[in-house]
Amino acid sequence: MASFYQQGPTLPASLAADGALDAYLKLRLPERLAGQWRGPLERLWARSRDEMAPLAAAAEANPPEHISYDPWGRRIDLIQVCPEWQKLEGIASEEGVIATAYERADGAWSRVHQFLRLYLYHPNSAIASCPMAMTDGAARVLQRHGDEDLKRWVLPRLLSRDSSRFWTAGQWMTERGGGSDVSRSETIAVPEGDEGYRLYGVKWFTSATTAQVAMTLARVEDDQGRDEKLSLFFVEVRDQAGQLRNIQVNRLKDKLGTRALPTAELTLEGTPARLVGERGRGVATIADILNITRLYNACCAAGYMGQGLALARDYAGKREAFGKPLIEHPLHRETLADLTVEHEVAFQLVFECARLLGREECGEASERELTCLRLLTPVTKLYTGKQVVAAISEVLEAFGGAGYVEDTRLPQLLRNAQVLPIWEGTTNVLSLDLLRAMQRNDGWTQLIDALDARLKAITTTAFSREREIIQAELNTLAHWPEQLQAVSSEALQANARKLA
Ligand code: MFK
Ligand code: FAD
Repeated sequence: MASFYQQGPTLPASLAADGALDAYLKLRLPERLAGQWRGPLERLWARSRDEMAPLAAAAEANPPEHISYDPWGRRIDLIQVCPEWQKLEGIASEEGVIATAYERADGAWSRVHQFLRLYLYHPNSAIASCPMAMTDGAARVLQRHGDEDLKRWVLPRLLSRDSSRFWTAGQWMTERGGGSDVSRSETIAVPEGDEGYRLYGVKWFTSATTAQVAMTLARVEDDQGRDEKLSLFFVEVRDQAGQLRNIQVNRLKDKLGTRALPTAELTLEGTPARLVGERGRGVATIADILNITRLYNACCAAGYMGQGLALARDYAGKREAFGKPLIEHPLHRETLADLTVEHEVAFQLVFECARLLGREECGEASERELTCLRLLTPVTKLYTGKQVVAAISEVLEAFGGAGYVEDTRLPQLLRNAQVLPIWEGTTNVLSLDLLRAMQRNDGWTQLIDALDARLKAITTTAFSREREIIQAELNTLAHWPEQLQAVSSEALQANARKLA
């Protein structure tokens, strides 16, 4: 009679098992901060593993439901999410997954601290990290462009550490006509009274539709006609009684992954809204949100890679084949080493961006750092978005057939990872964003200067391979400015991914 049963993987007891994170705390952070943060981060690691992981499993198993009508035929458009999902949102608030960045207890480094908390929160959040990204983006845009009333009334809710007061924000950009090209949006904003507007249109993808507020784009249409350019609007989604404010939920999307996250199609039927920022500058204003949410995306990609790697490593010590544990097979070790490198790269990119973002927000960044942040943000999002899908696919393979079986919960990781290269700007769209930003910010010269400086800083032979790589990059890059002049814009666009 068969008696063998395989032991499943478990997550490590301490964050010290995450090589990239541990090394970052030891080597990259000022010693004082590493000392202060390690204990609280260790507690969040434990909370994520022991408390959040079972909540996330329950939330993934009980996806949201759209209840269109009450028993008596009234349209109610209730989006019912399970209590575990609500609890996961509450934990984000209690753990300061957003607030840490705005409280600025450690000045510019507070952004890094906040991203470290997000990195630990995300993998066991059933993608409740998505509303956190949009909430952080909304907080930033309101802080920069909101009127005093919105700052007083809404901002403290978005930054609250009290889960009973905490609000989340949605980001409704995508319409049927275009998600990448938002200029194809059809929603209009009709002025009402002195300051208000009413919105009419269809929003095609709205995630975390349970959010209390949302930021959205529309064209103002008044007596003079319809604006050519989009403007940004703030919407309070429900009234005091909890009813949607002239919003119809058409349906919830049936998605490959992110199943715990409600993503709806909405019709706005005269929804009250307030203009945020300058009229006709909606895309430029919402870019403040995009640049935050894109870094959240990258951080969550790094978080998934870290968790996938930890599970695969643990399993490699428990699973035997051909007479010894997988970890003792040189080729399997090599596979895990490749994953470790990819994870490390993602981690370093994300946390360099977080460091620069913190400096920008505190007004401490140099011109060069600002350019670097502008260029690295799309690159980091697109690179980690692609790599996480490949990495998690490799993780599943490291479990053999078990990686393909639902109740190991591994397939869900791959399904969820697949959204990361798509939303918040696809790989192509971000490559083009980078190209435009390079052209605008004299990025070529800055990049060449930065690589040149690094080359000069390499003084030991231990880094001779890095020297070779940088030299090769410099040789290639040296031709790009000429190409900018000589090559057609079509050819430049066609090569934008390679550049990125
Ligand atoms: C768990 C993970 C966490 C993440 C959760 C996320 C939840 C998912 C939610 C979503 O998916 S929300 C929808 C996300 N949608 C996108 O990301 C849209 C992708 N498309 C683009 O990014 C296009 O490039 C863009 C819409 C911006 C192009 O629109 P336009 O109208 O052709 O804009 P244009 O002319 O390129 O730029 C207009 C202005 O914005 C310019 O400024 P000026 O008017 O001053 O010249 C640009 O410089 C500025 N701009 C555009 N992108 C910018 C930017 N500024 C700074 N940073 C940027 N990234
Ligand atoms: P398209 O823009 O039609 O793109 C199709 C393809 O064309 C892509 O591969 C793209 O890279 C390529 N392409 C487009 N333009 C170019 C170009 N100029 N050059 C080269 N290639 C190009 N949106 C929101 O606003 N709010 C949300 O909350 C939200 N939640 C989402 C949740 C999920 C689960 C998903 C999957 C999407 C969500 N989105 C949301 C929408 C998402 O942001 C868009 O799907 C995405 O931006 C792409 O837009 P699109 O679907 O219209 O694709």
